[in-house]
Amino acid sequence: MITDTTDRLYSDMQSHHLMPLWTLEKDILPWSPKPKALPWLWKWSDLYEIAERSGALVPIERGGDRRAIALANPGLGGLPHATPTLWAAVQWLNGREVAPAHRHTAQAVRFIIDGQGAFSTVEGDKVYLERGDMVINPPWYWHDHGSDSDERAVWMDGLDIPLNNYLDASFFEPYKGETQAVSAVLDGTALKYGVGQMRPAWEPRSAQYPPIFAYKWAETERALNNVAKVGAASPFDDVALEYTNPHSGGPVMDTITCWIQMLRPGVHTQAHRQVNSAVYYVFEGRGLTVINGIRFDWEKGDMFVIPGWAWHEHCNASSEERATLFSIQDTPVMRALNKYREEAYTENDGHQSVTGVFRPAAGFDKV
Ligand code: 1HN
Repeated sequence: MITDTTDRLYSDMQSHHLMPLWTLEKDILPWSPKPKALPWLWKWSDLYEIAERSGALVPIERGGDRRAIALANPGLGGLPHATPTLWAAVQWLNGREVAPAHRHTAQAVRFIIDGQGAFSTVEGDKVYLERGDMVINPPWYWHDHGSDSDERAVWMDGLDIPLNNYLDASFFEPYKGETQAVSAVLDGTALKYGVGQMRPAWEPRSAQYPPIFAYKWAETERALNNVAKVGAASPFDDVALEYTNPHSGGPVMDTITCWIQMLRPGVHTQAHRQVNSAVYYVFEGRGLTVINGIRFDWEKGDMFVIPGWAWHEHCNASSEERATLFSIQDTPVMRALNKYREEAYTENDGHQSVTGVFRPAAGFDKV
């Protein structure tokens, strides 16, 4: 008579492609999130130099269509992913160049870093890109970029590519020509919908995606200054504003929300953590963010990742100048799926003790 053994049971499970929960429990149902993404920072001097060299060496060709250089989080196994859900990149466009039209189901936003005379055309609406503008790209909308000047343009791309591919939901289609015909008045959607509290009365609401493609820096800055004038601020993020769809009040994309936040001079926020992950771009100023006890010093142009469920607090290092941070976050996904949670750090007046300092490109030093 053959008596069964657990060894034989497990080897039979393996050969039948079955796995028992009781040996996996800790990995399958951790008691709190265990993100693989690492907190990380990329220096602007490195990003710029590498993007500039790419501009000199690598043409934009059909297929790739974009000269975008992705932030590859070292915790995510060599993938071009900044976080498990977010793609973030620096995109470089030479003067007089065209990045051809295409559309995809990946949802996208751009935040303009520098340049003059470059434009994006989204569904026939052409908008010139100025520093600090935020441009959105809802799924399956045609879009191309180009430059009408000799000057290069550089911006940050944020897309939901990792999530889109995880869900096996990616579709992509090249346009039949290089650029779309421009069908609207220049900056048409910004002019028509840019004063968010007023809506053309003869049109229906555009609830799922914002009717406006470009959020101009002048308006963003006005909102920051106005809120700061009131003295209203979050203890965790200081004067933090979410870009919204003016017709719904919701985030600009179903999968990505965008924030602009002003850390007023001398501000040091309290720490908290949230289930969502985020990628930050330092628009102005210098300061530091402590993430899970590691100090990340940043200055204008740097980009950094705050993984999900990581304690973080921000500090403006200047007592005179504001620091301004742009970020993309996957919060809408967490909320839509009822997975959002946040927690305040209550010890030590809300401040973490610093146990390490991040060294760009190298990793962490203990202190
Ligand atoms: C894309 O279409 C853009 O339109 C940027 O600027 C980055 C990364 C992967 C796939 C498509 C853009 C992208 C992208």
